[in-house]
Amino acid sequence: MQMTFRWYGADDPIPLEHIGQIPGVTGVVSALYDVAIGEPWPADSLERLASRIDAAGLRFAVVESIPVHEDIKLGRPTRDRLADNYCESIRRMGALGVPVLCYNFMPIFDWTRTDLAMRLPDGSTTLAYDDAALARIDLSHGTGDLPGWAAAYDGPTLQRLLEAYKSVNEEQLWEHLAWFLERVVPVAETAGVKMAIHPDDPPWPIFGLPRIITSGPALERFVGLVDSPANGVTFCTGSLGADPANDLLAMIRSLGAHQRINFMHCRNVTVTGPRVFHETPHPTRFGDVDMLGIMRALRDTGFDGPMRPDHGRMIWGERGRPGYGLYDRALGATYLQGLWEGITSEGVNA
Ligand code: DNO
Repeated sequence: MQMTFRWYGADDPIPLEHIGQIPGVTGVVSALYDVAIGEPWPADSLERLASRIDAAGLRFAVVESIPVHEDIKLGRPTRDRLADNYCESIRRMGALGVPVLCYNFMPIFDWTRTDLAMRLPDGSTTLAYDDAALARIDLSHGTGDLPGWAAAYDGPTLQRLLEAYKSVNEEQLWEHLAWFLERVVPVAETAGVKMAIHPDDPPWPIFGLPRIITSGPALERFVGLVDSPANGVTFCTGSLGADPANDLLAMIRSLGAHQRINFMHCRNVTVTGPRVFHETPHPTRFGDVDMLGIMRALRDTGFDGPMRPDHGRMIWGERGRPGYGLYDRALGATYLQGLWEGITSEGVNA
């Protein structure tokens, strides 16, 4: 297991040097944030990013993410060119020795919350989701009212996209995903890159859009679409853990048995009602995710890939990018390593 930490590049208020000071963190998870979706990533920008990370004594361990253009998810004719571009970006990251690529296949919206600063009893703030609150969000003027999505889409663009998805049901989305994987996975394999799809967060349809990477059976179906170690998953405990029907340990044991977990996102959540949850500190006893059990399942299946603490709360007066402050994620990183050290130490047979 390699402990990593997400860094948003030059605009991240957290300097790389601070990441390097978190005990045991050796890898950085990052991306290019100024390339238009669908364009190939320029080799020189990628090289600059990698050398900045190297200069801080860290390793560029994971690209998270190269976004998949909506036209690919919609199965539009432009997808051929877009998939070629995607392959080119994969080749370039492979050439630089970055071994893992995290991406997702969620229509229009990536991870979604309805409150980015829910106050917990200890005064910290956390990210929260409530399906009823989501239903009250008005998208007719674009993403302005959706927490964290301020200027992402204006009204007409968003309405056009939502309209286009009306003719894409879950099965069609699966077909479009299979089409994409058949093109990119062989390229990833040759480039020495392991792909790792991120589950849908939250793991159910939102705004009437199909979401398919939501459960154990879905992940099993996913890895069967293209049978290659380069076609794996980012196992995100917080995303999948938001649905109490998901048996996370069974899912890890099954995917891990076939070496299909290529990246771990570790985060805890508390589910307080049907499709209502909020994020909590990482340790097991604060939420519904059995983090110790997760580590044991990973150890038992021989997991040796990158792991990162996912979202943290805002604590100690920190202000920053929601979910991506320094302090609580750093505590998560050391906690996770503590668990790992405990269960992998000689003589401990947990
Ligand atoms: C949220 C992240 C996701 C993830 C993408 C991968 O905090 O885990 O935004 O990066 O879904 O494409």
